[in-house]
Amino acid sequence: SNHIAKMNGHLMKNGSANETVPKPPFLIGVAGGTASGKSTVCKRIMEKLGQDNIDDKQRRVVCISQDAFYRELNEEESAKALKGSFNFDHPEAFDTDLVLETLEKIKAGQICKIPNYDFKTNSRLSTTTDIYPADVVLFEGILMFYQKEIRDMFHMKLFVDSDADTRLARRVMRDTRERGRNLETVLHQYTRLVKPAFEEFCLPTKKFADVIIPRGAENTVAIDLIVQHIRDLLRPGALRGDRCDTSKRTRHHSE
Ligand code: UZR
Ligand code: MG
Repeated sequence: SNHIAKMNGHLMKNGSANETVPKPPFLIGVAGGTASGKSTVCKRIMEKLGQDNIDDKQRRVVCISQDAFYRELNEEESAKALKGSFNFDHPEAFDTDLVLETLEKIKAGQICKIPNYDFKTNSRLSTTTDIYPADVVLFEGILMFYQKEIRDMFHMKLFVDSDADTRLARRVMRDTRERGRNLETVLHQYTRLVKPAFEEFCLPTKKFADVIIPRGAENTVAIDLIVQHIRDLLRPGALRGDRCDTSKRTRHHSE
């Protein structure tokens, strides 16, 4: 039963009975091209761990998307965005400081607030989402491994690798169905901005991945292997030695 129960509001007993220290979570970065299946891979991982349909405060595994961290645009940029000529696939489109700040807070075991981003208006909503401390945090996005400072915070890095034609097909379906765009705009934006930015900024970060997942979410073997690894980490006691002693973990991960 204590297998899945969250340990003491995320506090771990340290030696003496009264003393508790926050347990740093295991951070997993998930990168890959647009519509490669990053969100779906994360969703499958959550489902297989039985963490998809539970209360936010109780969950031991949480997933955050880099989409929430698009920065606020000025007037000129907003006008460009409306015409489909603002480059949302460029590292500068993101609020990198906020991503770092959020990761630091998560690492410190603090509750943090992340923006709610609206793809239809290309802007932040006035509301925010609370992220509660968890044992495992998945953070997915096209450029999750671009900045060294952010990349180095992850204990495990996954790259979802799907063929470009598959990604374009999915992207067209998603943008026309869910984001209210027309085919011509989507294709124009893809060839002019999305594809070149993928090749310049995203693809070169594949080499930083610990695990590359070909075919994305349909790769159940890869997902099962990752899930089994996370299960091992979630086992009571499994992380104590490992997570408190970072030198040990470094050794473990470089093996
Ligand atoms: P994923 N994006 C939008 O289409 N509109 C926005 O307001 C913000 C982002 C797109 C972005 C990128 N590019 O390709 C994609 N464009 O979202 C990243 N154009 O999301 O990883 O789920 O494909
Ligand atoms: Mg996504």
